[in-house]
Order: sequence, then structure tokens, then C-alpha cells
Amino acid sequence: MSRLLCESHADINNDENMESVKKSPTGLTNKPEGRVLVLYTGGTIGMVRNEEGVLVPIANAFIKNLRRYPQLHDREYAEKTFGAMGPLVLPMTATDNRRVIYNVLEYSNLCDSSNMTMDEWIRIANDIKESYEYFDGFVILHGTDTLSYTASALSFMLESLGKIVIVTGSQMPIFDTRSDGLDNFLASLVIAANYSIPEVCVFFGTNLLRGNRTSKASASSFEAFHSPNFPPLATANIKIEVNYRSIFRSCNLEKFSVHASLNRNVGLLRLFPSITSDLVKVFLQSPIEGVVLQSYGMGNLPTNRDDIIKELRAATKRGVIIVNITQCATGCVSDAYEAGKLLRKNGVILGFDMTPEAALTKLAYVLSKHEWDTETKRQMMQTNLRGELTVGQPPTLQDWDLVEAVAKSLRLSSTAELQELGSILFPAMLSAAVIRRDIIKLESLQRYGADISQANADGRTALHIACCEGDIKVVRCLLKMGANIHIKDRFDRTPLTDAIEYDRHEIIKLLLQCGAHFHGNALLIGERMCAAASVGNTKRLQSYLLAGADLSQKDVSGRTPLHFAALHNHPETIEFLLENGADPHCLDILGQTAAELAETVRAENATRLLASSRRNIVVESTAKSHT
Ligand code: ASN
Repeated sequence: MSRLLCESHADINNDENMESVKKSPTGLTNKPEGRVLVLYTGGTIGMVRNEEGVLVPIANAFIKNLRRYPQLHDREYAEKTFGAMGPLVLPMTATDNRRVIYNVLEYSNLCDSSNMTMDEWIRIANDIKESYEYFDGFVILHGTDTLSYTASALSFMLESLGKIVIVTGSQMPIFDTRSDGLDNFLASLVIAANYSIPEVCVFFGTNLLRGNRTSKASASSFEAFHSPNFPPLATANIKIEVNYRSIFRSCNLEKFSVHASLNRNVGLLRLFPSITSDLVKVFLQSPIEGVVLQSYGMGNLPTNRDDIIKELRAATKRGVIIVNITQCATGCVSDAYEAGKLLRKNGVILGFDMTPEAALTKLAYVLSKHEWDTETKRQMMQTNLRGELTVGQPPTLQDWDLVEAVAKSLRLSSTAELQELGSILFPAMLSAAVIRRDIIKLESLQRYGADISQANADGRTALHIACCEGDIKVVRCLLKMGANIHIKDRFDRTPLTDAIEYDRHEIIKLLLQCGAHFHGNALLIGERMCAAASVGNTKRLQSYLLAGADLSQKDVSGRTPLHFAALHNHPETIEFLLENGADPHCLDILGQTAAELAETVRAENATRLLASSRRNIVVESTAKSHT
């Protein structure tokens, strides 16, 4: 990441404070925090006017200014909590659940997004990968011109994404007196820190849109992006309202990973009346491997143009993947017309309602999957991988929709009332099903429209409850249904924290396998482990170890779990700690080792064990010094 970090400057976020984020993921404040990494790649949002009045990106200018704007940085809180060189902090408003703490990573080659290439997409994806476990969400500041291409590409490259990534920008520079940049940036930060929407999104105007459903629709409007075939995932007006039912959740047990290669031999071919077959032929020539064909209406091409059909057929026979999408701003291709069927007969596949940006970047992604043969690649292009296309009829509300039925009996009718009812009913019913270990009920609740990751008033989800309850079958079922492993409840606990606190060892392993990571304030974790060691709770220490904790972590008095196990004379716990790398030489703030504590309280077993471990270490180090 250092290659891409902004220049080290007294007033900007640099490598050093990125390190502080990694070491101390949460501060010791009462309000839970939401950590966001901002990748600033360029675009109008951060540009300034040069002497000729032309907008240009200038290195460090954006980040320097952020610290001076009270809407963007609560200097008093930040300096008190993190010191002068710490991360940026948003001021808190009465309605916020979490304090938004953010770091900005400025790219060394800030660019107008017209200059973006696949190399930059790969670079962004890799930067997210490197800092994935340290942040709750990511905001990418980007020029608007090619923003939808980047968002679409990232949606495919970020595989099994469990956290929110928001791509945003603006039509006017953020520090201009009148600008859409401030609202877009602030709303993106707040959403990224507070909402569990594991998708690559675009935020613009008042809408949070699925990234791979967007296109730039206006060169001048503040509502620059539209999502022609899919409703917004959320709207940010006075309240931020999330449409949880429309969130795409990956339903596999894989860890988050980045597919960091793309095939560049792809292109967009738009039909027009009297297009020549020579042009089509040249376009389809090697090395082209994938083409998005923008046809008319519902996917039609002229049926009287055998010359074009011949070129298309020859190309698909050579293995070129040709995907048919419509030139229309909205709608879906199908083979309803003879003209569309003809394309299918000649090997052209349906791209359904994909935007040109999604179809092109998906081709670049699919074609770079070396483990897939051509037939699999063709199938994948027609499969909904990240919510980018609608196959068949779009899902409609069923008559038997559960919330609707209850709402009817309560005489509730407005959308807001229905949403409110759903947000109360579903988390409660999901939790009840988890407690009864009723997998069939869980599946049917999802069919009735429950969002499997929806949280109750305490921010707890069905997965949190399942990790406490301890039935691994239920946990696995929830994960396969798309339950998010990263959600933090109001006490900042993730499902992994619950699995640790209930000593569910198999569940801890499963969560880690699916990409969960251990988080929390190091001192607080130290205190919990020390408390376990004080009562000889070796099983709890095993849970922490499985989750990746450092068993030598100190509490506020500088004591480690080994100090407490020694002080309270728990030989079995001492043995376990020593076997698993606990350091017997660690000194507490009074300068005492665990062995000295044991001697002071005359804990005989503990003293003996610690003395022999000391001897072993001495013998080992003498042996080393002789070799
Ligand atoms: N030309 C700019 C860009 O795409 C447009 C913008 O950001 N509003 O970088």
C-alpha cells in the first residue's frame, strides 16, 4: 500500500496513522466507531482551479483542506482521542449510531476519470484487499465520467465481498462555495460506517445505487447517475432508508478475495442503420475475445443483413463471446422477436438487462478466469453473479407476503409503515427460528422477504444469536443464506465475538474460514483474557487463541493472562499459556513477572511451573549461543 499512500505531509493522513489504525481498530470511547478508508483517485470532487481557471487535481490539496472544514473533521474530538496526527473524524449528529473515523489514501497519480484504465481498477481492488480487515467500509472518490465502469468492474473483482464499498464523486469541486461534493462525500462516509450493505455501490444526489446497475446519465445534473433497471438500495433524505430486501448477498462460504486480473481484449459494438459488414468484421478480428453488442429494442438486429450475421457467426465459432444488450436506456433483451432469435441461433448470448458498463467489465472479468472453459464463461455471462442482471421476470411481491398480511390485519398501508413493521417482525422471527434450530423456518422466512442480516434494535442479527446458541448447522445455513459475518451490534460485538464468549470452537473455525476477522480494542481484549485466566478458564483462552488473539496481550496494568493464572495458581492454565507462546518474561507496570507474582502469593504449583519454564528457556538460549 505504501506505494500508493499520499505524500507524507504534516497535515495529511500518512503511513504512520494507517499503522495506528491497524494496531488499534477501536478507540476507548463509549460510542461505537465506524472506520472508513477513503481512496482518493481524482475527479472533479477534489479538483481546484489553476491560474487559467481550469479544473485540475493537485497533490495533497484535498486532504489538507479536509482538516480545516468543521463539517468534515471534528478537530477537538480527534485530537483528544487520537492526537494531532490521527485519522479524520466526522462530527457526531443526534441521529448517528456510530462515530465515523476515516483515513484518506491519496493516489499519487490523481486523474480525471477519463484517464482511468483497468490498471487503476486493479490497483483500487488491491488496496481494498490490503486494508480490508481494518475498516468497516470503503469510499472511493472518483471522477464521474467513467465512475460506472469502475464500480461495475470492482463489483466483479471483489469476490465474496462482506463489506460496503461506495464509489462517489461530484459535478463541482467539494470546496467550491456551491457543490454537490460535500453532500455526496458526507453521505457516503455515514452510510459506509453505519450500514451493512456488502456491495459495491454508487452514491450520488440522494441515492445509493448498486454500482453495476449504474450509468452516467447527465453531464451537468447533481443527480448524475441513474440505475435504469434496478431500484436504489437506499435513499438519503432526512432519514437514510435502506431497502434491505434488494441487497445482493453472496451465498457461499468463501473468504473475501480479489480477482486481480482482467482481459483487455473486449469491446462495445453499437449497431446503427446501414452499419457496414466490413466494420463489423474488423471489430471482431483477433485479438478480440469478447464483445458487447448493443442491438435495437428488445435485442433485435436487421434480419435482412446476412452479411452481418455471417461475421457474427464466424466470430462466435472462433470462440469470441458476443453478449447482446439493448441500446435503450431501460429494459431487457429477450428472444421474443424473430430478429432477436436470429442472434441466439448464431451463438450470440443474452445479456438481459445489463448496462453496457456492467456487460463490458463482466466480460473482462469472466474472460480472465483461466479455470473456466469457454462454455462455463458463456454460462457465467448469463448468470447473475453480483446482482448485475435480472434473469426472467423481476421478482414481484407475492400475495402471501408475510409482512403485507400482518400489515393488512393491523390496517397499515404506507410503505414506511410496512418497512417499519418488517424491520421489527423479521429479526424477531429469525431469532426465534435460530433458537429453535428450525432451518426450514429460516429458509421460509427468507422466501417471505426477510433480510437474513437484518438487525434488531440492539444491532444483533440472527447470526449473532446462532453463534451464542452454538448449533453449527444453523450457523452454516445462515452463512449459505448470505448472512453477513462483519456486522457489529451496539456493543461492538461481531458474531465471532459471540462465538468466543460462548466457547463455540467449531463455529469460530467456520467463521474464520468464511473471512471473519478478530477485532476490538487490544486493552479490552487483554482484560477479558486476564479475567478468564484469573478463574482458570482455559477453554476461553483456547477460544481466543483459535480466533487469532495474542495470548501475551496485556491489560491496563501491564499484566498478561500468565500473570493472572500465576497469581491465582491455575497450573493447567499456566501450562496452556506457556505451550501457546505466552511470554514468561513480560513485566507488568510494577516491573514484576508472572513467576514473581506467584512467589509473592506463595502459589506453589505456579511457581514450580514457571521456574521450570524459565530454566527451559535459559537452556534453549545457551544451546543457541553454542551453535
Ligand atoms: N471529468 C471529470 C472526471 O470524470 C468529471 C467529474 O468528475 N465530474 O474526472
